[in-house]
Amino acid sequence: MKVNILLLICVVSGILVACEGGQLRKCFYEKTCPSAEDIVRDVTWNHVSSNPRLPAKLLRMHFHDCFVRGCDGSILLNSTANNTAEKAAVPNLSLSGFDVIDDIKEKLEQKCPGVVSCADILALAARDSVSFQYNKSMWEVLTGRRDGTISLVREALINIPAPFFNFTQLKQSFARKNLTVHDLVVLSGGHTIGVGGCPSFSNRLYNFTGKGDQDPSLNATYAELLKTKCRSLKDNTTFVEMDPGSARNFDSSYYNVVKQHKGLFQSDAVLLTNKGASNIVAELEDLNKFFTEFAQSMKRMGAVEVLTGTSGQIRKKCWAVNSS
Ligand code: HEM
Ligand SMILES: *[C@@H]1O[C@H](CO)[C@@H](O)[C@H](O)[C@H]1NC(C)=O
Ligand SMILES: *[C@@H]1O[C@H](CO)[C@@H](O)[C@H](O)[C@H]1NC(C)=O
Ligand SMILES: *[C@@H]1O[C@H](CO)[C@@H](O)[C@H](O)[C@H]1NC(C)=O
Ligand SMILES: *[C@@H]1O[C@H](CO)[C@@H](O)[C@H](O)[C@H]1NC(C)=O
Ligand SMILES: *[C@@H]1O[C@H](CO)[C@@H](O)[C@H](O)[C@H]1NC(C)=O
Ligand SMILES: *[C@@H]1O[C@H](CO)[C@@H](O)[C@H](O)[C@H]1NC(C)=O
Ligand SMILES: *[C@@H]1O[C@H](CO)[C@@H](O)[C@H](O)[C@H]1NC(C)=O
Ligand SMILES: *[C@@H]1O[C@H](CO)[C@@H](O)[C@H](O)[C@H]1NC(C)=O
Ligand SMILES: CC(=O)N[C@H]1CO[C@H](CO)[C@@H](O)[C@@H]1O
Repeated sequence: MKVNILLLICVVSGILVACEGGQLRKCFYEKTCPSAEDIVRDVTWNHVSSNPRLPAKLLRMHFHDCFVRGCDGSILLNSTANNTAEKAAVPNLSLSGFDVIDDIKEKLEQKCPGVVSCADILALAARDSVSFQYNKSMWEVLTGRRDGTISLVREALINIPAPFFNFTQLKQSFARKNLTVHDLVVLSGGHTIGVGGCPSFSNRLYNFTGKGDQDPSLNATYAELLKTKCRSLKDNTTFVEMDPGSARNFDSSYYNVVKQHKGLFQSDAVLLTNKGASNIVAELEDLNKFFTEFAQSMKRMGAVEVLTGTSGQIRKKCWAVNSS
């Protein structure tokens, strides 16, 4: 019954919004695997219910996937004897996240073998994991992505923006993906959930310009608190919530954090250094505004350089390309 209702929604909305978002579309699997989106959601929600950190892991994984060779599931590929994969660039992107994708893929292969791409699974699972707390879909995910066959650690290092980037560098990094400053500010809101390790920001506490100094743009009161967590530049084991007190809550409080000069990374703080961007920060403190804008920017990010039609392949296992 659930599936039938979904199908009806797909047919009706499919007629209303034909071919939106380039070649990706709504309900790509409605004929080939009608329960695909239900399966992704059910398996994801099962995992999130016992692992509240998962939404942050999967959301970040999807972002990294899209920024390296487009959203083609290349982040999911394992290194081989001959090749060091993207994964290796972010060793702590989270094992639990990869396991969940593998679990979803296994269940989809049982139901409709060779149909649903790993790239789509990641895009859907990122959405569903974040949506769990609200018991509804927080943004629309168009589908029809196909899987890439190449994953290079070098490309990950070049394409993924660093937490030490200034505003100009962030803007350029997003522009290379055809994403705007507006997308940059909106998608940075992903930092409303999850944690960051000390090495990603402790230079701001102890050696900002190489003179043993502190980042003047960081709230001094907050810096003292952070120093009690990251005891020195050597601490590479401690993790800190990016949205303190609300790090498992997908809400707009990140923007309030940034406004109070408590953004954890330099890349968060510099959103205040540009007039246009800081205006957007102020606007997005409004929860409904944030939800609406986040949904739109995720749609744009989820369409970056996607493989569609007959490009790429549908992997049998998400961690390896198909052996021919
Ligand atoms: C604007 C450029 C961005 C930079 C420089 C950046 C940087 C980072 C860094 C350094 C971390 C912590 C990694 C660690 O220390 O372990 C992190 C975590 C995270 N990022 Fe970003 N990020 C950016 C954009 C995004 C976007 C667009 C999203 C998703 C929409 C996102 C979602 C996340 C999430 C959810 C986490 C927490 C992961 C966890 O808890 O394991 N980030 N980011
Ligand atoms: C693939 O890599 C993940 C970690 O990224 C690891 O847990 C898994 O065991 C690997 N799978 C295989 C089949 O080697
Ligand atoms: C690795 O490279 C060697 C030599 O270039 C080649 O014979 C082998 O097939 C490659 N293995 C894989 C898994 O690509
Ligand atoms: C979640 O939503 C579904 C249908 O939208 C509803 O049947 C269910 O009771 C809700 N669950 C909770 C825990 O609110
Ligand atoms: C941003 O960083 C780049 C590279 O380090 C540097 O060339 C540029 O001057 C910086 N821009 C600003 C506004 O600080
Ligand atoms: C950005 O847009 C241009 C023009 O439409 C297109 O040629 C290019 O491939 C796009 N780049 C990305 C990364 O999507
Ligand atoms: C701070 O940075 C400077 C310049 O990069 C470096 O020479 C110095 O060793 C650093 N201090 C510490 C405590 O790491
Ligand atoms: C932390 O640093 C130590 C010493 O520099 C190193 O041996 C260790 O592998 C690092 N641990 C992590 C999790 O990066
Ligand atoms: C710094 O943090 C304190 C305490 O958390 C807060 O009251 C204050 O408004 C913040 N300062 C700035 C400049 O935002
Ligand atoms: C190797 C490594 O850095 N592992 C860390 C990954 O992140 C978790 C918390 O999210 C830490 O507990 C691990 O130590």
